[in-house]
Amino acid sequence: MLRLFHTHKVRKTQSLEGEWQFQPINGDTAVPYEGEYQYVMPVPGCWEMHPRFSTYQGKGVFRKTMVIEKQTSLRFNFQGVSHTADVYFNGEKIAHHYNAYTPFTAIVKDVPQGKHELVVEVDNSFSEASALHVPNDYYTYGGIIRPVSVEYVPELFIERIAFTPSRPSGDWQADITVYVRNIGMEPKTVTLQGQLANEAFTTAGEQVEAGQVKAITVSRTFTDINAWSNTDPHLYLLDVQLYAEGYADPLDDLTERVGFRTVTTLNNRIQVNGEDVVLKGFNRHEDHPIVGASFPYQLMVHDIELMLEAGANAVRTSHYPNDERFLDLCDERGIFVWEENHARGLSLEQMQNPNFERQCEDCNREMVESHFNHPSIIIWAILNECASDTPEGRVMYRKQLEQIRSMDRSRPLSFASHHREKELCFDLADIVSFNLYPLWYGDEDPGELSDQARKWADELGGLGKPMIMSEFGGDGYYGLRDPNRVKGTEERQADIIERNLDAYTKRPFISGMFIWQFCDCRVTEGTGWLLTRAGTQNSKGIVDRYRRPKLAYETVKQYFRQGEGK
Ligand code: ADA
Repeated sequence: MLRLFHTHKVRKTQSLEGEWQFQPINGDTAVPYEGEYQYVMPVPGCWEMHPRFSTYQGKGVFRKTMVIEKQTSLRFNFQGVSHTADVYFNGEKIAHHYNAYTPFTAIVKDVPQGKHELVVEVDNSFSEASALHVPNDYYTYGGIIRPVSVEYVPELFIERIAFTPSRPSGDWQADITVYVRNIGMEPKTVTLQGQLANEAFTTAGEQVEAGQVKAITVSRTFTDINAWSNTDPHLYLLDVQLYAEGYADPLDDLTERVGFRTVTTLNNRIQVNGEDVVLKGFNRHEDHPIVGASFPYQLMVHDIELMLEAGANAVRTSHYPNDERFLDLCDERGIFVWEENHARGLSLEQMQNPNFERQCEDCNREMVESHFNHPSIIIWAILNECASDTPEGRVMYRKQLEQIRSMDRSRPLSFASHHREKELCFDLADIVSFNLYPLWYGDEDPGELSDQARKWADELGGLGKPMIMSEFGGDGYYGLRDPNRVKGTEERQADIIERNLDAYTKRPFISGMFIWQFCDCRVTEGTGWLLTRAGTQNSKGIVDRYRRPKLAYETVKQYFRQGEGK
């Protein structure tokens, strides 16, 4: 299950989830691997959940055989392989992909009827080749960690749809761009038939050249629309069918799920549908001791319920794009999402890795293209706590923000900074965001520090822009209680959270607050203060790794639910 709704009525799709054969291999093994497979692994899954591989870092191969009933072209859809994948079909390489947290596809043309073999070589090791997955304050698991499917595609098919709502006057409008790919040998004329809300549309014939993708845009006005908002998250199915010359029936189709809403930033505030909103939520790592980074639907729902119960209305996908089913849930439940690209705390030297720019560019493109239609996503962000305090870093921040803006002008952009008065990039973003940790890494008063942060923002290019406290919190080891409320106890963590929330909820210039963090998470073991955390985990969760609430959970509830009369 890749999404929480059916995406095709015409195109045949088949899940490749389930048992795959598995074999760890070393760097010298010839590829594609043709040796013996000793293990079986669940897909999706992280190999760390297998008792023999709980700390394994390196390479492993996964194999699955599949039977194709009649000749067709195939499109494999991988939602996430951690962190590098080389995909082989019957021994031939069909894809190479880097980054655990973004999806990719691979096409094989004219596959004959019969039995075929899919092999995925996976690598989760750290090296110069990997600029974004580095030893860090979270864990890079190994495996095919998100769902996989195969689609039977005709010679022309719909690759994706981008839906952009707007409301220039009374009625809602939308631009719907449908990307049609021609994998055949001839140019073909196509028409599209679509249905959304109470509107049907048909496009004029458009020629799609062989081997090309054509973007076909339809702009429409819609009446009687129920807008999407966090309190009434109204969703619509957008069905598009593709007709091509020479075929009587629709050749292909795609259903997307969309919501009508606008996001703007004006006068220091963020507006959804023209109304000011204050984001109250959590930073969340996709991490759980039973499943690693490979979340089943039930555990996603559990996290969502815990966040909603605490009174949150927002989540930040720190520090990478999330599994799309989680975003589907946020659309359904009305949770605002700050989605960010994949990078945490990279120094200028790490940003100067020769692969950094390309790997970020791919990540940005894959994130925006694949998650474009989620109404819940109201902010795109980049490069958490990287070198935005240096002129060289600034060039890269600018480039990446421009890249995202060129793909999507409908959402504001931000990045979370810990550089305080040394920050050089506030002018490049639409929202200024601070990771400050008063009362944990320093003893400053959260109120005074946030007043100071507003001044830094105003002086350093953020004048008139909304401001978010994107991270604050402190360690609280689950079950550690002490009447002296010393650092690391649940009591002290609750005190820190209370003083931060008390300050931020009283300040009208703060448009958002994201607690670090929702749940404790596994971290890389290594040396230096960051990688020697007790228990190999970041313990700043408001719930522990198993989602048992700490004392601070009740504190959060009091502040996030203020005014609800509960
Ligand atoms: C940073 C960082 C988080 C986490 C946090 C902490 O601000 O963005 O990923 O490492 O600090 O716990 O110290």
